[in-house]
Amino acid sequence: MSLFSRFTLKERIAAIFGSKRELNEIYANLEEILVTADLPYKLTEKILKECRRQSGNSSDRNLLIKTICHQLLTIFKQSEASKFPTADELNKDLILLVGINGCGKTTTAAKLAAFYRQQKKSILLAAADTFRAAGSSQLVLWGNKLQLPVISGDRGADPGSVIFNALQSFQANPYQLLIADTAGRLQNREQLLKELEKIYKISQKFLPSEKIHPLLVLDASTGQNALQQALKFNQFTSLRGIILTKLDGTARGGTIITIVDELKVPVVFITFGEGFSEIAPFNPEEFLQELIS
Ligand SMILES: Nc1nc2c(ncn2[C@@H]2O[C@H](COP(=O)(O)OP(=O)(O)O)[C@@H](O)[C@H]2O)c(=O)[nH]1
Ligand SMILES: [Mg+2]
Repeated sequence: MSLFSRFTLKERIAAIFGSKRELNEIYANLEEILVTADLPYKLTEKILKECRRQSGNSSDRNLLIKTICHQLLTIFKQSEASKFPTADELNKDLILLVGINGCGKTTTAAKLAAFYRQQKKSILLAAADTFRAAGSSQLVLWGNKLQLPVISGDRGADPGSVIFNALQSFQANPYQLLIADTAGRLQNREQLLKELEKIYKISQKFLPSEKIHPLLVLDASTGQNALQQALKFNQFTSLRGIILTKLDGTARGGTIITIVDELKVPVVFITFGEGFSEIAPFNPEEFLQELIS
């Protein structure tokens, strides 16, 4: 079964072309479909304008879809200028997971650990969510399950000190990758973001900036405010990429295109389930194929 089998976009686009229609009507329908797939209006307009320019008065289904896909793919390709390192390139790197509550950070930390362990990386986990009662113990449980070491702190402990301890251990031992989970909460946002900024600054004391990779974990069902979220986090940690979670749900994930377009950061991974193996590197061609064609 396809990951995106619940997408209706494909069927809807096919339906437009199924019945004989006027070109203007086709474009009006395409617009509606793209906007309901969470693409922002402005971007949708830009894409359709380019479509008209390239395909003239043609209402050839395949040509129109190809033109739309090509433009969306260009957005993803542009973001790859700041390409995320391959598993081979990761050596003394820190992945810092940030995002709001419930987006899947802790689960994703475990999934990334499992993924990179399979690539023969030696991994240390840091459980810096000391805010929630089960915040850090949840990752410790994952660590036990995966038989990977976890540096954690008690509830209420300074997350900066957890990161500090983790980085000390990371530097003193032959680990190649440190994956750090952080707290995410909607209330007290500024305080949370300041906390992240502090975590980031502590990391810079140990590692050069190019070895620190703050990744925004984003629930695919996040609607309009996804971009605001991304911009805010970016302001405090300078994001290196995005992990799009919960694509096994009904969400279409189209919002991600806006973020990639605005921030020029790549989507690095997608996740599609609660188990630790339900993660895969992001593939824009596949994503778009499922989204549209
Ligand atoms: N269906 C599904 N659930 C997920 C996925 N990733 C995380 N979850 C669930 O989402 C909930 C919140 O995840 P958690 O990692 O605790 O989020 P955090 O608050 O950001 O650390 C948990 O019930 C996870 O099992 C995913 O890819 N698919
Ligand atoms: Mg968590």
